[in-house]
Formats: sequence, structure tokens, C-alpha cells
Amino acid sequence: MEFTRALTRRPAETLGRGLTTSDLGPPDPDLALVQFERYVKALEDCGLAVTILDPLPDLPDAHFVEDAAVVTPEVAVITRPGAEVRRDEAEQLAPILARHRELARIETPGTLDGGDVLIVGDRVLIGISERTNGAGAHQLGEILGAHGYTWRAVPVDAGLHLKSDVNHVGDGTLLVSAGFAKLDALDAFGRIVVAEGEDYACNTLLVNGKLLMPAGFPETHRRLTDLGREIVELEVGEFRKMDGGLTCLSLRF
Ligand code: CIR
Repeated sequence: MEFTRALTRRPAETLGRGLTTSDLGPPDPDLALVQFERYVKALEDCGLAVTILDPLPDLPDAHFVEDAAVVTPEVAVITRPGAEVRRDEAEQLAPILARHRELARIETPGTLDGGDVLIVGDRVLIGISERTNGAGAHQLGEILGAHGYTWRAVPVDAGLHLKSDVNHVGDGTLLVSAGFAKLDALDAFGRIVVAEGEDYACNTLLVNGKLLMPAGFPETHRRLTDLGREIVELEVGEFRKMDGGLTCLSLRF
């Protein structure tokens, strides 16, 4: 799918107060801003018009905008994030997305994070994780089903979100960690397994034919080279400290 726009939010000084399971230490807000600006530039270089929303210091994970909505050409689904402290982020995005798409919403008791939703053409993989429950997945499946999409649930037993471990790198091929490579739910797709010790490289983002991948994963980089796509490496270490990365820093549509 070709994208024309991306929605992002500049990280707040308070980003270190967000949720994390990593033991990589606190992020440096200044370096995070540098990494964010380079990320925006990379999206622009892919041909996207990038909107940068203002930081929300009281919502320290709000720059991970991908979790708060799922946007397709037909609809923007405002999510109900699984972490209660992140719920207000979704309402913050609603009026902005309403300028571009008809809105739908995930309703209680459903919970869903956009990081658990991978759309490949008209197929949707929805991770059932600590953040996304079965009710949320079914609601999203119904909303997108009305627009011709089919969906499948994928158990996420390790990592934060589905897209922490599984992403589309083009032509129906997924980049996956070893633990996800054999899942029945992914049977219909080709699979490239990241190199040992390089699981974080799974969080690679396909934008208009280019692959944006986290810097520092040479063997996975080599494996992706075989696809013949341009690969752009980006430093996202400050966001990794907060369990985030390339996919979650924007909504592409
Ligand atoms: C969280 O734990 O919710 C944030 N600190 C990180 C969210 C990352 N989102 C994503 O990968 N889609």
C-alpha cells in the first residue's frame, strides 16, 4: 500500500516516565528528539507529508501514536489501549484523524493497541497480547470486515506487541523472530527469521517500498538485502529503552 501521510507526535521531556519492561536505563530526552527528527526526515524521504503533533507531557507514551489508532484507506479506528494510563492518548488523536477518515471506536470491554495490528493488503493479523484482548480483536475484525478485510488472531506470548516480533517487509513476506516463525496463524505468508540475538530488528517498517530498520543489526540487514529494497537504518535506542521503535512512532495512511 502506498502512503501519502504520516501522523507523529514529538516526544515530551517526560518520556522516561512512560511504561517500560526494558532494563536499558532511562532515555535521554535530547537524544530522543534527535532520533525523532531523523525518523521524521526518513518518512519525508519516503514521500510522506508528516504532521508533527505537540508533546503531551502528562501522557509520556503519547509519541507512540501507533497504539492509539488503526487507520486504513476506509476508516480510522480509535483504539482502547490495554494500559489504562494510555487511554487518553486515543481521544487526543480522534479529532485529528476525523479530518481524514470516518471514525470507528473500540468499546469496553475490548482493549486493543495498534502495535498488535499488522495489515498486509486485505489481510489483518491481530495479536492477542497483554494489551489486546479477544473482544478488542473481534471488534476491530468486524469493523474492518465490513470493508472487505479478513482477519486472524495471533497469540503474542512473548514481547509487548505483535509488531515487536512480526512485520511485513513486502510481497507477502514477514520479518519474524524465531519464536513466531512457526505459528500456524502466519502460515499464509513467507517468512524471514531475524538473526539470533537480533530480535529487536523485527521492528522494521515498510514505507512506500523502502525498509526503515533499526541500526545495529548487521546479520538481519544482510538477510533483508536479498529482498532488493532500499534499506534505511535509523538509531532508535532512546525509544527502545521505553519498549518502542520504528513502527509505533507514526501512523501511516
Ligand atoms: C508502552 O509500554 O505502551 C510504551 N512504553 C511503548 C509502546 C510501543 N508501542 C509499539 O510498539 N506499538
